[in-house]
Amino acid sequence: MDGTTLLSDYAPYPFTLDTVALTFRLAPRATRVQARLSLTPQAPGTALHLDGEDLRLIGAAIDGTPLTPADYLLTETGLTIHPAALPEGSFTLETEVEIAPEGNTALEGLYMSNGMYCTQCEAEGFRKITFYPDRPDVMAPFHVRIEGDFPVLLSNGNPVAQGPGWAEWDDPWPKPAYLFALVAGDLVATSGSFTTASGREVALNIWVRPGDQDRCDFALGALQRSMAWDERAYGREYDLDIFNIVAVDDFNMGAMENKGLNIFNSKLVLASPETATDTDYERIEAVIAHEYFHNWTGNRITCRDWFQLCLKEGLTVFRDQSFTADMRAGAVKRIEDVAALRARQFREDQGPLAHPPRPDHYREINNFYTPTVYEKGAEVVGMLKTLVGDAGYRAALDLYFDRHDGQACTIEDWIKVFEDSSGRDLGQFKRWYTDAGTPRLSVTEDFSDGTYTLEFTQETKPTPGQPEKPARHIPIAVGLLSPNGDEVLPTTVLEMTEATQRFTFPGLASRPVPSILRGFSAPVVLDRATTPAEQAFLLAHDTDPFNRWEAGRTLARQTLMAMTQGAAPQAEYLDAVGRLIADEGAEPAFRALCLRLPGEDEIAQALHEAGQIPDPQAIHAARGRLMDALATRHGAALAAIYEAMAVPGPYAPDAAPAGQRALRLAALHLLGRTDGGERAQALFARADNMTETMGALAVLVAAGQATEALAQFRARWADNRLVMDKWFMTQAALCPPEEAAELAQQLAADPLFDWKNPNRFRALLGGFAANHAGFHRADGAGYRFFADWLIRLDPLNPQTAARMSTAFETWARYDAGRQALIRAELARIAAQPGLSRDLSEMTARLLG
Ligand code: B3K
Ligand code: ZN
Repeated sequence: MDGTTLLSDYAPYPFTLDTVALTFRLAPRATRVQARLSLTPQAPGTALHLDGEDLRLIGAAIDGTPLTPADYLLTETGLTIHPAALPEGSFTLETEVEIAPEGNTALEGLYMSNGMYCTQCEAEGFRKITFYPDRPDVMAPFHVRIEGDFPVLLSNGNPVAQGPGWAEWDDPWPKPAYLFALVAGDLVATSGSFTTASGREVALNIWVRPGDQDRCDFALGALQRSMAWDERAYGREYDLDIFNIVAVDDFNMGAMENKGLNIFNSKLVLASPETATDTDYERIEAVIAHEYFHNWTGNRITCRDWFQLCLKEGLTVFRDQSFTADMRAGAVKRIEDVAALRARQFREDQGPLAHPPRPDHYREINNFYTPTVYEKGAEVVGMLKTLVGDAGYRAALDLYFDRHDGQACTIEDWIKVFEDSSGRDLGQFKRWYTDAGTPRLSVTEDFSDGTYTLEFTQETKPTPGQPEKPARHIPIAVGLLSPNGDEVLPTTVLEMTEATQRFTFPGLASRPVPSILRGFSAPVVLDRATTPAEQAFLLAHDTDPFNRWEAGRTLARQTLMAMTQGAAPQAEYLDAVGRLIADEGAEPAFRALCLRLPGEDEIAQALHEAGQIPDPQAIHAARGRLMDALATRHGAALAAIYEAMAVPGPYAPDAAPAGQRALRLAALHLLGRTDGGERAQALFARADNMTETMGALAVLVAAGQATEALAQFRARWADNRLVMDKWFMTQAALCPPEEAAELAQQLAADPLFDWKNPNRFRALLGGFAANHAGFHRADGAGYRFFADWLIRLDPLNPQTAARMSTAFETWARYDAGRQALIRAELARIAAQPGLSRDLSEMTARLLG
C-alpha cells in the first residue's frame, strides 16, 4: 500500500546527533524556531534527511556557512541536504523556521489552548516544530531557550537561567524528539517535593490556569505515591531536580510523558469532590502513575522504532495496574482491568482492526495507540511474570534497566532479558507479540480412579493478514475444589504449548470442581460447557476472587443471551445474586462489580462469538428485563444495602468509601427500575459529591425522568468544562435508545457543544456510540449522524476523528441490513476529498 511503513525496512539513522540547542521566539501566527544540531556522519557520502512538515524555512547553515537551494531538496515532508554539501567529519547544522501555533487545530506539534502554548510530539509531532530526525532511535541531550511574554516558560530537564520574558532549560538525559515539550502561559502551581531514596530533593509542580489551583492536591499526592512506589517495587529513582505536570484543556488523549514535563488532559489532573467522581479520582491516580513510570520505561529506555510501541506502553500499563492494585483493592482492580480488556481489546481482536501487540506495518502510527498495544501488551507482561515468578520478574527487570539504560530497544531485547535471567526459551511465547487474535481455549475433563484430567485445545481464528495461527505458550492458572467447597489443589500454573494438551491430577478422593484461568492468567476466551449450578457453586466457594466474579459474570451473560431469544431469567442466577447481596464478608467494591450486568456491547460480542447475530434492540430489552427481575426479586435486600452503604461524613476518594458508594449506586441502579425513580430523585437533590450526583443522574436519564435534573445540572455547571462533558456524555450514552439519535442531534446544536475540543467531542460522540441500541438503530440514523461528525472533524483534527471511527469496528457482527448501512457510511467517509491519512487508513482497514 502506498505510504506504508514496514518493520522489515528498519535501518539505523546514518548520523549520530550529539547535542541539540533550540531557541523559540513565541508568537501566535509566526513563532520562530532556531535549531542547532551537532551531527556526526556514520557512513560517508550519505545525504542528511530531516523530517519537517508545515514549516516555513527561513534559513539553514552548516558550520556557519549558509546553504543555498542547490545544496538541499525541500519537500512537503522534509529537508534533504545533498552529500556534497556536508563535511566529512562532525558538523553543526543550524536552521530557522517559522510556524503558526494558533492555527494548529490538529493539536500536534506546538499549538495553543486557551491562550497558552503547549506541545504534543509523540509520535511524529516534532517534525511540525523544526527540521529534525524525528524517530525514536535518535537520542540527544537538549538545551532550550524560550522567549515569550508569559510568567511561566517551561521545557524538559532542569531550569538553568531565566529573566523577564525568557527562560533556559537543560535536559542532560539523551532523549528522542517525541519526548520534547514546551509550555508557556499564565499558570499557577500547586507545589510539593519528594526526597528520593538516595537523598535527591525533587521539586514537584502541578501547573494549571488560575482558578483551577484548588483542584490539584489529589494529583500532587498521586505523584508522590507513584515516585515512592517505583522506588519500592522496581528500584527506580527519579533523575532530575524538578518534575512538572501541566494541565491543558485541549488535548487529543489522556496525557503525555515528556521528560520532566508531563502534559495532561485537564480531566486527568483536576479533581474536587464536587466535580470529580470516584472513577475520575482512580483514573487520575493511575494516569499520573503511568506517565511518571514512563520516566524509566519509555524515556530512559525507549523504543527503537514505533513498531515497538508496546515495549514501553504494555510494560507501563502493567506497572500502573500493579500500582493501583497496591494502592487500592487488588482483586477488584484485576476484575476491572479484565472487564475493560474484554470490552475494548477483545472487541478489537474480533473485528477488522485486529493487529498484533507489535504490528509490522502501518500508514499512520497514531492509529496504533490501541487497546491491543496497551492493554493486551500489559497482559503479555503479566504472563511473563506468571511464567518466571515474582523474583524472576524482578531479576529480569533489573537486568533490563542495567543492560539497556539510555538505549532505544526492541521486543527482541526485552524477551532476551527474560531468557537470559531465567534460562528459559521464550521463542514460542514471543508469538503473543507478533500474532493477532484472541485464542479460544476449550476444555474437556475426565475423572477416573482418583485421577482428574483436564484436556485443553487452543484455537485462534485468522485475523487480517494472518491466516495461520500456530499454537501459543499459554499459562493457565488452575485450582481444584472439592464438592464441599474446600480447595484440594491450590493455584497451580499449567503451561500449555501444544494445540491440544492434557494435564492430570492424581490422588483425589472425589471428582473436583475446577477453577480455571484464575486471576485471568492469559488473555483468552475460555470455552467450557458447565452447568449453571456449577457456576453458582464457584461464585459461592472459589477462593480466587477473579474466578468468583467470573462465575457470576458467566451466569449473567448466559442468561442474557438466552433472554434475547425470549427465555425467562435463569433461576440459578437470580438466587446467586441474592446470596451475593447478603454476603457481608465480601468487600463492597467486589459486590458492586458482581451486581453490574454485562454491557449491551459485551452481550453482542458474546452472541457473535457463539455464532448468532445480535439484535441490539432485543439485547437492550433483555438487559432491562433482567434488571427488573433482580429488582423485583431482591427489592428489600437492595433497599437495605442502599441505606447501609450511605457513607457518613465528608467525602474522601479512598478505596473503602468509594467501594461503599459503588455498591450503593449499583443497588440504586436496580431499585430505579421499580421505585419510580424516587430514590434517585432524592439522592440527586441532596448529593454533595459528583459520584452520587452522577449515579443518580444516570438512573434518571435511563428512565427518561431527567428533564428537570439535567436543567438544574446545566445551570449549576455551565462554566465548568469537565463537568459539562459529563452532562453531554451521560445523556448520549444512557438515554432510551429510541430517543438517542434525535437527542444527540439536539445536543450537537447546543451552544456549549464546542466540537473542536476533543473532550467535548468524545463526550457527545463517544457517549452516543456507547448507547448500543441507539447507535445501531435499524434505519441507520445513528450511523449517519456519527459519520457526518467524523467528516466534519477530520480536516481539523485527524487524530481524534480516526480514533473515534473505531465505533464502526463491530460492523461484521450485525445483520445484513446494518452491515450495508455501516459500510455505506464508511465508504462515504473514505470518498471525502482531502481525507486525512489517519482516517483514510482507518476506513480502509474497517472496510477490509
Ligand atoms: N505516550 C502517550 C500517548 C501518545 C499518543 C500519541 N498519539 C501517552 C501514554 O501512553 O502515556
Ligand atoms: Zn503510556
